[in-house]
Amino acid sequence: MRTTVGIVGGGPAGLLLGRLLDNAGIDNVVLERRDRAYVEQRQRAGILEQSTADTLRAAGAGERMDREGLVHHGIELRFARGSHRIDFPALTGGRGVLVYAQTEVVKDLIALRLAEGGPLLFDAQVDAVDGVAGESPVIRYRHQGAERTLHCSYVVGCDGFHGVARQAVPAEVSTHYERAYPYSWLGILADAPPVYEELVYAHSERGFALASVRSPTVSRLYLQVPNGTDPADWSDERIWDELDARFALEADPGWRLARGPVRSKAVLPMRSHVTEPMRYGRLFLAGDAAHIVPPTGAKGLNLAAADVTVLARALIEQQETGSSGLLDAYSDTCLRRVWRAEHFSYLMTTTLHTDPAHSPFDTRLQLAQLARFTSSPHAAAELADNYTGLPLPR
Ligand code: FAS
Ligand code: PHB
Repeated sequence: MRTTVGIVGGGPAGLLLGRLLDNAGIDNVVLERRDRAYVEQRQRAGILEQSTADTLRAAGAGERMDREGLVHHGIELRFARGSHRIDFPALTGGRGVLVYAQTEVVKDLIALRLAEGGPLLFDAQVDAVDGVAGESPVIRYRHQGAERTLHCSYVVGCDGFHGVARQAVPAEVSTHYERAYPYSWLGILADAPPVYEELVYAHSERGFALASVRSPTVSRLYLQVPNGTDPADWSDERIWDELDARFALEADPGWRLARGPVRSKAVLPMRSHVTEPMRYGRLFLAGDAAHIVPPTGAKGLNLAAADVTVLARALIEQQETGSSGLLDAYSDTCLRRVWRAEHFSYLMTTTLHTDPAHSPFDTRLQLAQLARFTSSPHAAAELADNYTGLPLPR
């Protein structure tokens, strides 16, 4: 089989890139190793930045998002048993965020792809990407019991942190920057109505907690836990009790979450990772294949969307004009935004989580930073600007 752009991975990055190229009339094939049901139910991100929502709308993939997504105009920070709201529009000249789960974005993009787009192959395990330093790279994959080859003009690795595309870059070319954090998140999905209007991020002496939303009847909640935690050690009751303890307020001692059956629970390690450059020859890396952020800043999915928006623009320029200017600038263009998001995610994570290696002095520094965020319009604006998402590169 032959195509102009071979896309490894059918997560949000690969699917959105495929949609953008379809709309531009550039033929492409998406190869996804898992089946459709698995990809559509995989619980991950929940927050879309304005620019991500705009890209999905412009790509014709925003109809259900606009119907079912929840516009949020702020977040609540809780620390020292107090509550403080960060007012996004007031601090950013009108920007907010959209609460619309990654699972729903993926479902919408898959439905569009299958209805009117190019080939999307599920259960297609890519084993190698070869020839990326030349003019005709190939993707070697297994599908329906046979070894197959996809001949491409360009290959885009959208295959996540554990993907194979990145391995096609010679070790001496790549630089990997990483940081592992000494804690993880226990994430749950519960049939329990959120009793909070906006997301609540809590710093407490017992550890971090986050209350997010999936719908008026479904809560998405996270608890900081030690690395290596087994979710089976956390009963529903233990989870609810610990969440209530971490969200406790001095001014409202009766504040409690509404409880309900926990539908799913999983432990997610906290890590940061960046691979530079995000391009080698005719191979481009996008999304988690190139970078990972701890989810405290709600950046992962949005960075993936930004990468493929920039890359689609560059591929369209090349196909229409023959110029490779934007393609040549792709890695530097994306990395400027990636490192800004890495820093913001690091700041939110280290300010809000209790670190086992912390001294009381370190905890006081965290509380001073949180007090600064919630008492200074300058500091609050910096948080709101990063959280709602910086404008896409032109
Ligand atoms: P993805 O990992 O989503 O997709 C990569 C795709 O490539 C997968 O479908 C995979 O099956 C496929 N693939 C891999 N190897 C392949 C191969 N060899 N052949 C074919 N296909 C292959 N971000 C937030 O903002 N908030 C969150 O709360 C949050 N929670 C997360 C929880 C978890 C458990 C994880 C892992 C990540 C979380 N993230 C969160 C980050 C997440 O949303 C990512 O940023 C987002 O999924 C990035 O999308 P992709 O780059 O498409 O990568
Ligand atoms: C989520 O809704 O899953 C979510 C929201 C904000 C975050 C992380 C996860 O920072």
